[in-house]
Amino acid sequence: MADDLEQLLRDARERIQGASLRAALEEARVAILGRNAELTQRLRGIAQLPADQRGAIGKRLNEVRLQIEAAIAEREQQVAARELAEQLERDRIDVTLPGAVVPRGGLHVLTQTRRQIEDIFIGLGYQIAEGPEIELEYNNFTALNIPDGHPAKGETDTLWIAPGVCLRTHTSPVQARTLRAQEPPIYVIVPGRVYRRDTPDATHSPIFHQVEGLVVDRGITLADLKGTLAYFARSLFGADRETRFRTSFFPFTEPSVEVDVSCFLCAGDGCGVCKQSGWIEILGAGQVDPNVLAMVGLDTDEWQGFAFGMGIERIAFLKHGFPDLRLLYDNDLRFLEQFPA
Ligand code: 2NM
Repeated sequence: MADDLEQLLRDARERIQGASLRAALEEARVAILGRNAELTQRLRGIAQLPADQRGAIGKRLNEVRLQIEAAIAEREQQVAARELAEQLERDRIDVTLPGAVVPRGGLHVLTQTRRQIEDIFIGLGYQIAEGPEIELEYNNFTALNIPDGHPAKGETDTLWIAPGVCLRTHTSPVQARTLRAQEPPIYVIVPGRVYRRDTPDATHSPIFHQVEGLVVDRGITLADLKGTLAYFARSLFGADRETRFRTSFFPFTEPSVEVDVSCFLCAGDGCGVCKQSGWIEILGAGQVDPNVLAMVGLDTDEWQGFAFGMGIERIAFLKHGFPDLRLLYDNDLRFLEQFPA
């Protein structure tokens, strides 16, 4: 009987040691300690033993049960530790492997161009001003000395929203607002989207972008305008560019000029971009008409100004030499990826 039990304990230990997976160990536990296990039967049979054997045999049976439970618990820890180690080995990652390349977005070539223009003027101490794209007729035209009969106001150029309300045809209404809101000296540039009733083609879009500028200060002359815009053209198109001013007309400036930069492709020899002239028109400008300043109550003996305006699409178009404005709005990555930034 006693030897029997010792053999049972040895067998149980051997089986427990032999279980190398958690599932196998659980099977062993059921076989050794479960409801139908020999040890369980024997423990149940204690009550039926003769009274003089009951104490000693019962004590030994319980010791064996406790020893088996301890062996299972110990083996459980070993198996769990080994399974964890194996799993860690399986799941090992090489943190020195190069990662998957995430494609990086970039700024649209129009945004790049706008920022380049802005940065040049910010470097000269100008502030950026912005305003609404839906404007009062008054701000878009009247405050800028554009009379009622002016062709730009007609059905052909302006998109009207309601009587007296239109989509701004230039960013100049922001200059009109700035003149009312701020005391001079004023040094601002105004980037933004503008609208014209145009049929899209390679060089026209009903929505395009401008940067305009306005300076109002004491003792401003056309020489300040020339120096500022010559500096601007060289900053944007290259240090050895020449600039040329041709007389022109705008309702809000007097005198008015159109500014050409010497062709940065052929350096003046003549090519397709400058149409064999050696010069490329980049912007319009002039001294602010005293009428515009007087309308906001400024003393035109004390304050003078200059203003200028350019199309961002046109600048980008010239700088990069692409064939069709509409490429800027198609969001075709084959085009946009050629201007990484
Ligand atoms: C241009 C050309 C010349 C201009 C004038 C003004 C204001 F508000 F001062 F009258 N704003 N913008 C201006 C002058 C714009 O764009 C080709």
